[in-house]
Amino acid sequence: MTGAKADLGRRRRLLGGAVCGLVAAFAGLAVAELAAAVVRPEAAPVTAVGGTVVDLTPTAVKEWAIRQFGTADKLVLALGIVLVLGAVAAAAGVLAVRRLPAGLAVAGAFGLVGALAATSRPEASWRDALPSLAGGLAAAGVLYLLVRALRRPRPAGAPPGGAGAMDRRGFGRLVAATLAASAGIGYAGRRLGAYGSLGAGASRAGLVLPPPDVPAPPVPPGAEPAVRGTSPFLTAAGDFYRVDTALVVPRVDADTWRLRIHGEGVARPLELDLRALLARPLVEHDITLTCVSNEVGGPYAGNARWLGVRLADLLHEAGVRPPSRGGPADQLVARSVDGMTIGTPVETVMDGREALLAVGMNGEPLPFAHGFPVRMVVPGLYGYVSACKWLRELHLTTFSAYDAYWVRRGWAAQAPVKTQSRIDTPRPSAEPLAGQVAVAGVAWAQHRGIARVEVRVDGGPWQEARLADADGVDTWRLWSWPWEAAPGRHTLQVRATDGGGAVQTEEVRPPVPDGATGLHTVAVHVRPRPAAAAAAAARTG
Ligand SMILES: Nc1nc2c(c(=O)[nH]1)N[C@H]1C(S)=C(S)[C@@H](COP(=O)(O)O)O[C@H]1N2
Ligand SMILES: [Mo]
Repeated sequence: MTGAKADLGRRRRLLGGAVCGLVAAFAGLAVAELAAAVVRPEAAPVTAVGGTVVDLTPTAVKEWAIRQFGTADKLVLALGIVLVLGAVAAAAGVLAVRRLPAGLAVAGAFGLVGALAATSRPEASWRDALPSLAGGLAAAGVLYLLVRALRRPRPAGAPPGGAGAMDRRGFGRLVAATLAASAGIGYAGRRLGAYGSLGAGASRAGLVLPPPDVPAPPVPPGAEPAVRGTSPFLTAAGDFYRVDTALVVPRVDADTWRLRIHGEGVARPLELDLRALLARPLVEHDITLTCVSNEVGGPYAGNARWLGVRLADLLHEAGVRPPSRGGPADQLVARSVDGMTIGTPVETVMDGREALLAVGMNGEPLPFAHGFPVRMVVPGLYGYVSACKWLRELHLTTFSAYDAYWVRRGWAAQAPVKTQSRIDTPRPSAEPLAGQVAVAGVAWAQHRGIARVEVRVDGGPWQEARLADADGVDTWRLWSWPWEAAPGRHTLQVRATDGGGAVQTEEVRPPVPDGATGLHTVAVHVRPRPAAAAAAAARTG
């Protein structure tokens, strides 16, 4: 045997084996996708493994991922899983060419990993194992067929080269056919998955929200931005930030949705469907929602007009008393259909503020991504301790007895929103022309309100910004400041004072464990005006 021939054999083994492995994995994922469409979308292997990775990831790494990738973090995670899967699949294929049983065992093991992940997800049943098991079996079957085809010896007496080429062509055809069939199966799975949630889609499309019994007053015109390029007062649902652990957005059917209220000190446990909830008095209220993982100056804040039932009314109806009136439970644990748990102080939701079980956002039923059909919203608390989406259970307990999801991962059990302010314009590294430059942004201190915003340039004296009209204490307040900008590099900073007179702290702290602090700082490069530059040049020249 010549060296060249041996190389060809080796190359064929490596390349052909890798192709076998990759195609088998693709086929396995496609079959699993179709099975998951029947069982439950969350049980698809990449989703289940991804969810497990999200839950096991240390807080520091998660923070890093959110900083690096923002809301694309989920896409990056799915890509990462597919890359790892692809690498292992290619290796398993190469192994299978040598020792077929070993390669098949890897395919089976992958099915098992997926099945384990899927059955250990919140709300999972044994049926959630089926998509991964079916996928593992399909991958093993395809691997077997492809490796056998790859190994098939040349017909005896065939001229070298010619027959080899025929062989390759046959293998190539088999690969192409398998890929096409898998793509078809995967596509059918996706379509069927969408069909499976048609009921949820129809229930949302058919939901007519009753008018509020207590409407919110119209937003004062003076609350809107005075400067272009700044956030509008109300954030459209499509522009509203989204932060959650769900790799597929739960699509809950409003017609079968139920809420259970039970636990310590609940004299009369309640179970409600949506009709019963909507039959209660509905309140409309503007509330700014903010995320604890928002960096100073970051985008995870949004302001909406929410429609919902007062949580305190429901709790009273269930016979719950706040701790200050002798109630035994100090924590309200909200549980979602996807197993998220969010703990909120009972005292806070019963202290008279508009803590809502929201069904509407800006005049529409909640979008699926924002918690359809019902979510919590509590003015003054970060989302992770108050704003449970896809709500299905309210459990009264104590903070000493139970740690909710994020608390187990190092975040504080109680987290009132910290006073924050943000410069929306000019943008970092902007190059405005010298002269009057509009500086503008938002400031928030939910449930305390914003009393004052100040801006300073290059660490100089604080200067009072103009506040837009306040809509209430539970929403952010827009502000603007006309700056006489001189050419050169400058640093802008902003700080807010809340309704109680407390000035936003300059102390720099990270988001963990209970919210970032520090001043939003924006560096810009002010360019001289062309005329002024020419005049200056003429003077010096
Ligand atoms: N079920 C569920 N609810 C959740 C979360 C989640 O991961 N799952 N994330 C919370 C967090 S951290 C925030 S900041 C808000 C964000 O709400 P939004 O995505 O509608 O903006 O939802 C909260 N409710
Ligand atoms: Mo959050």
